[in-house]
Amino acid sequence: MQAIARPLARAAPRALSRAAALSTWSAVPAGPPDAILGVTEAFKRDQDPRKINLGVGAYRDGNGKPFVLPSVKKAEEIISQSGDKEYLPITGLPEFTRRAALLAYGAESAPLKGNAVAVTQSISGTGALRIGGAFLARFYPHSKTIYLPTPTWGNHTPIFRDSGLEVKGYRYYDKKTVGLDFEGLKADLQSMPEKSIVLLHACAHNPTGVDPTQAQWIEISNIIKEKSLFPFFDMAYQGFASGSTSKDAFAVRHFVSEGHQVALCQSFAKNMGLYGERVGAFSLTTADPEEKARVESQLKIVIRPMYSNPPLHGARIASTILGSPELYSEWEGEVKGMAERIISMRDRLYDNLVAQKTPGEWGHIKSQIGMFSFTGLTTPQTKALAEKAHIYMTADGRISMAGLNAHNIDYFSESVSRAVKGDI
Ligand code: KET
Repeated sequence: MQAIARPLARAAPRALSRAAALSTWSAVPAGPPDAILGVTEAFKRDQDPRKINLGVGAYRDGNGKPFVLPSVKKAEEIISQSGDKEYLPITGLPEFTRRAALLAYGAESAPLKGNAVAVTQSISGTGALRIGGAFLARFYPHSKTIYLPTPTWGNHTPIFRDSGLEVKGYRYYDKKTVGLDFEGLKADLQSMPEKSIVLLHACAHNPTGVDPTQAQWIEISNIIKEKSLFPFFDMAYQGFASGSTSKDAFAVRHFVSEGHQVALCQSFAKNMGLYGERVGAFSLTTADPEEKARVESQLKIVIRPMYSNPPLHGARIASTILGSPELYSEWEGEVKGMAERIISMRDRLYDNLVAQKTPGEWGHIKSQIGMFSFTGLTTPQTKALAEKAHIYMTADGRISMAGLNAHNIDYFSESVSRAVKGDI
């Protein structure tokens, strides 16, 4: 709230406000800053040398710097030798979408083998969700309601609302156990109206870092089948959970192998570090090639008035990596390296908090999966950490583990410990 309200409150000289009163936009209320990206804005304003940004989920290397993957640099060199700047087709670069679908569904996937996956390039994961929301709002015949896990990524609700769907929640996270509320989750799936749409985080659940086990995924798939619910996967972190892109695709591949028709959103922001390139994909498994062609024709009609066609560069990078056996295996190693650095930070943070006799149980720091840790810090504690220790995180106590490194982990742990003890 402060970020936008403060400058407006200060800028109130009379002449300006009279002009403002005459303006067409005088009744536009100031909105709150974004719950995640607003944290970066606050961080940037802070001049303290000790400041740490653990807000947005963006990988940082061991020195706290943005990381351009070596495989990406090599792909860019290859791309620079050739290629024009023509418009892409509405559904994007065909070799990219083919390879992206293969990465997600796997070579053994029946719909892929049968040429029955409708797929389009998207403006990263967010764009994929938006296209998917709009397509389902227009064509899903059974329901206009999507159920999201509680809690979920903060942007899910506005994305699906703006797409024309009604948004409801299902139980997911148990504050008491700091783990999955599996009984609550199953009960809520059971009590949903048949054929409702259910959003599932395919891996590395954001913000909790809590994923179902493989056995639990199998049970979830069974209930979804019994109730004829429609599974809509958001896979923004393939590779970031376990370090292996195929392990992290377990849920999606299991559902597809069980005969579910699925919707799937992919992002290459995290696993290729292509945040600003905005490259992702949206796909739907369909019955056969004829149906796939019909669905793709309508995806084009959804996309064309939104942004006409997607950007080229990121798709070329991802496609070059996915299409080259050498770059592909180099990239797999890099994904594993990023995941491992995050895990090593989990271990250090846990050890430090315990060594500093921080009140509470901190085992979840190590057991949680993916880019984030849902620390359990309260909103007042996060506020104190920002104001007194220059440490920025989202108000729900989520930290991006990737923002921690050997240089700042001790200062961070001490500050958290003090915040929990109430002496900050
Ligand atoms: N889904 C989930 C679950 C998700 O966490 C993100 C990004 C996205 C989709 C979309 O990412 P994209 O960059 O559009 O491919 N989450 C991080 C960044 C953000 O909020 O935009 C975050 O939670 O910090």
